[in-house]
Amino acid sequence: MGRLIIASNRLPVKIEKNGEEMLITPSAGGLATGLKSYHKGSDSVWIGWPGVIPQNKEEEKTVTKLLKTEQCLPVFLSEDLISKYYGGFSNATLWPLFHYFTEFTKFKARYWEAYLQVNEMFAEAIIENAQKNDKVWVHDYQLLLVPNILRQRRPDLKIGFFLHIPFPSYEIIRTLPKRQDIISGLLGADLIGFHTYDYARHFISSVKRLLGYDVEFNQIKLENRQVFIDVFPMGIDYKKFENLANEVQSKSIQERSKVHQDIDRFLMSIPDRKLILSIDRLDYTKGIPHRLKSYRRFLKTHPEFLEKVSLIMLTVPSRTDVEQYQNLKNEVDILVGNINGEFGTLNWTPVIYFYRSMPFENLIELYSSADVALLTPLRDGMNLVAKEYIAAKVNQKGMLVLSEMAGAAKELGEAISVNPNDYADTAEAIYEALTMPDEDRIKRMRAMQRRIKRYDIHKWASEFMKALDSTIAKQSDFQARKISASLRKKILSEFRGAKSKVLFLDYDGTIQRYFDKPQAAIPDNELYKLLDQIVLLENTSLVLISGRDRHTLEAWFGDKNFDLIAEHGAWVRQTGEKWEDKKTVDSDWKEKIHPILESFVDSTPGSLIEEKDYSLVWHYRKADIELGVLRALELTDTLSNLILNQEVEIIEGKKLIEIKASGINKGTAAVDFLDGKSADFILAFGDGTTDELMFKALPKDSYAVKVGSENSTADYYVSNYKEVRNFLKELLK
Ligand code: GDG
Repeated sequence: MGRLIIASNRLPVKIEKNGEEMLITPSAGGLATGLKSYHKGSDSVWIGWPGVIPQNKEEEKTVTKLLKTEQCLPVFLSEDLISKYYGGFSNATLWPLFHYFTEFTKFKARYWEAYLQVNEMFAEAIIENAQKNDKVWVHDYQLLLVPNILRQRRPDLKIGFFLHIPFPSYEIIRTLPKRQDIISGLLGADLIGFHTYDYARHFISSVKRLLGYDVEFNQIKLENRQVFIDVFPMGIDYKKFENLANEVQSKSIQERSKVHQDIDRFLMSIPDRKLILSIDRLDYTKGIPHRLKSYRRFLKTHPEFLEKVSLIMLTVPSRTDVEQYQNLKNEVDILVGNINGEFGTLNWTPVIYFYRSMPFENLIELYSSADVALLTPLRDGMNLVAKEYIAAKVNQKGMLVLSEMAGAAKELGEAISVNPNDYADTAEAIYEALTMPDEDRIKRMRAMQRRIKRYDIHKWASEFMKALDSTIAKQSDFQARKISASLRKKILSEFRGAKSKVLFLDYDGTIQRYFDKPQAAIPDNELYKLLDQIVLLENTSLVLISGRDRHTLEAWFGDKNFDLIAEHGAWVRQTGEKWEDKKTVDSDWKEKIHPILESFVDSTPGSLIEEKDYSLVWHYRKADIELGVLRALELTDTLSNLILNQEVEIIEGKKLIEIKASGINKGTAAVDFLDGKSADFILAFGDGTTDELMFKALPKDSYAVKVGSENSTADYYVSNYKEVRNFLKELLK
């Protein structure tokens, strides 16, 4: 099965320097606890920055040795790299941009260079430690390029990636100068996970628009493999929070911590006193000023709560060397001062503000005592604090007011949801949370507890790993194999030795590239020359088998000495003879379908209709990619009902929908052609879904070759039309 290598910017432990001594302490984050079960007790490794800059080789050795006891491996970064890769590209470019703070986003070439360099260093460290077929799980926005670096150098590895922050819409990501590199970097993975469907959707849309790949459901189809996209909403170590909350609540007053005693005293000093809690890193994405303004509004509009409620706001210092964070700190300090100055009394502080972190136990005490958790991020990948509050609220007498911009809002539908930009609405939500009848809040809390208990952090990690395993299984299911040098030799030698040979060639995408307009795909001189030469080979029949109409094939190849099959087999022209109509059904249905296609052309700029004798085609290659896909679905839906009683079928091709008389296809056409001939060598090239019917219908010992994708019933594939042409040239030698 292979081992697991985890890579993230920070490790689950950190090293601190205390004078001459190096200390190792565990990191408390959800990621560390969640992955522990995979990490510990196996021979897996976790690779990351240890949080310290060793001054010499000796110190590096000490750090490495300490980390080894925790199955961790360090990537050492210089101060300069940390400032440009971490402070720069990660936190001054990607973090603000991915959270929609375009005005804070800095693009600097030197940040990007450092980011590239550090991603290379991480990939290198992974490669050095990876055995054949190991699994690698890369985490978060600091390492977006690692998957593709690994893919290039170690294609044997199974690569998973999880993004912990939002993936923004295409309109945002397109402003990033290195957008293509970022997306390609991620596409090195086999599986990419996001917290919510929206982020996954945004990612897929950017892939389509920036790199033009086709997407089917949650699979991105690259030239030679697929990347799977899925949603894994990260959970918390539920039991740990629940158990600890039960523990702290069952302690006697004397046994309780100083913080807990202070909370008790606060709550008991006035009957029916209430506590609102918020916890977050001091980050502009967390909407802290918005929260304070809404709280001020609440105190103004509900004066009956003056002296009865306080907001405990725990803000943990974060990225303190970045200008925006310093400005935010000043803004929050002023707002807290203003509110306390305006409303406070000798006995009451409306906002109890901490600018520091607290020990885990105190966190639990705050969670389990608070009547309301007020979390108002402007954007947040998930927001684990919301889930932790729910888990720790063991008596269920609490309510969560949660921003709809947090990923967690998707799972916590029973919380009171707010738009943090709407202060009046948030103020009312605070009021509603404080005054909600117990019966109601208990019911809602229980529902949320059940849900996040089920999908906890262990489940999250195991679901991701399970999906990675099945992704890999699906990848290897593809039947088509790349034509290797030795296979090519074998095919060529069989070709030379055969007595009667047939070559089936599809046209568009197989021996000619795609053009925006189908009429533009005129054969070039190189192609004409190549086909003319093939025809001269002894005992060789060349058949051009296309979905194109016969007039086009006639115009392009009318004077040629090879066979033509048009409209998927509805028309056949043998060398030197006239076109033969193979289908005699009427085409009345076209009159009904044509106006529908016209309305789709009108509502989908860039799309167009192609009319053939036995089919109508709606092409959307030139339309907006996503609109095209959407309209194609609508069109298929509309047509399915209409054609029920007609001898007509709908075929989805590459960026086209074709409606054609049923019963004719490239499979039956190829079989008809071979009928009565004693071909002992058959080679077929095709790139589309309609060619699959031909691949399936050909005799078993034929060589069927798919162009452009491994995903095929054909046994073999080549990457593009140029490779087909090169292959054909070799037949001539
Ligand atoms: C990123 C994404 C996504 C906070 N203060 C203290 C403390 N904490 C702990 C909390 C919680 C964690 O820090 C914060 O996690 P969040 O999820 O709320 O937010 P980010 O740090 O921004 O995390 C976020 C997450 O990644 C996971 O994918 O949910 O959207 O931005 O666990 O308990 N812990 C202690 N003392 C504190 O003072 N001990």
